[in-house]
Amino acid sequence: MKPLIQKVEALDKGHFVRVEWEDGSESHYPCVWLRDSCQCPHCFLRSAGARRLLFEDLDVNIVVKEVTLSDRKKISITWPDEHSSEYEAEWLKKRCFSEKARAEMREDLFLPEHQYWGSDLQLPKMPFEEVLYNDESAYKWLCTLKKVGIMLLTGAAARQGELLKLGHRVGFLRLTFYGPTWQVQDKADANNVAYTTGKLCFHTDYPALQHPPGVQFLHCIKQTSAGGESEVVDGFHVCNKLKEQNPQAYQILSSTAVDYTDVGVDFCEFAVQCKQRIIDVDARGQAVRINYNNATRDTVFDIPAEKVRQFYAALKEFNDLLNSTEHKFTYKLKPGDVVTFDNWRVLHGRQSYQSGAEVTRHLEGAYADWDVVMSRLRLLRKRIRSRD
Ligand code: OGA
Ligand code: NM2
Ligand code: ZN
Ligand code: ZN
Repeated sequence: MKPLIQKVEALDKGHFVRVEWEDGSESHYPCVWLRDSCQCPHCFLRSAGARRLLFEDLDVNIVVKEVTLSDRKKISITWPDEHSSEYEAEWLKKRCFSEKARAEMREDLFLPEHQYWGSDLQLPKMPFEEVLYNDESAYKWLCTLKKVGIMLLTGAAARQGELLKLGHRVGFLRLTFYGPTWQVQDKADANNVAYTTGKLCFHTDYPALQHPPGVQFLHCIKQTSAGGESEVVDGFHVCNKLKEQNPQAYQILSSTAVDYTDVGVDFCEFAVQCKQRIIDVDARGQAVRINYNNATRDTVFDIPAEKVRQFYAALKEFNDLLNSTEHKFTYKLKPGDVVTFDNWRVLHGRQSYQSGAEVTRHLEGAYADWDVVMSRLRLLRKRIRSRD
């Protein structure tokens, strides 16, 4: 199982170290990286898993003086200043610079694989309690949340406070101006369109924040009999379709900075302003975050007047694609249901419902950050793997 080294040598005038593995494969390590990654107590603080070496003390043109293999299990390097470093075979293997090894490490750390869906979504479900008390279930929940973008947890109590338990399970919730958790119900003088009985067209929450919440939880406490259905759509899947169907519209939405605004009082007073591209893309042009809430899109629009109509045309195309029956999935939350979803990927909406003298529909909502959720996922995976 553990990798063994057959041979080690310096290459390229000491700028590279070549490791030959027992199976005949090889890895090349740049010496500047090896020196920078020295694991000795002088260069690395084990208790923090962090580098102590200062960048100003790193010679970026460093070469090895000598490299030796001990026991096929580790290599030792002596540097020109007589500092010495040791690197274990297993540690080196994981950090191999080959395309394949880096892709594997990337997958392991970030789980970037997406499973796209449309109206055919088989909404993944799991009992709420299982996620709270069973590690395998919690791990499955978070993997599905990352891969599919949505999971329904069933059987929570139909009262406030259940999301705090979910927050504890992942680590902590994301506090915003709407409070640690927030109540979605018809309110007098609503400070947000979500707090009315009106229809909400497809949106992601809180694009008015510089770093919109990555994950959203909506817990149904009370559901109205007529209306109030939920809708979801896979934003990344729709982005791929838009790119295919209308590259120019995609280009406009992924490059135009749109102004968002949110002003009011809730947890405390707020006056939030932000610029966001509706489709955030990575270096390869792949969508990585949707920032779209038509309600909080500002009337201030900081682009040249001549470009405005083209922008609206592009947004109309995107909005139409989101709403196509081929792409959207409709369901209705029942009391005790908690829908959890990727707020950077999945756009959500709801049908309007009748207002009344008393509250006929009540959801409690909360946010978490992807950093916190992915951290929990990695810890659960480690714990589960160490058991078997
Ligand atoms: C929201 C929201 C959905 C619903 O509060 O942002 O999207 O079903 N609510 O009320
Ligand atoms: N709520 C539900 O972007 C938004 O304003 C989404 C946020 C009020 C916390 C709604
Ligand atoms: Zn060192
Ligand atoms: Zn919302």
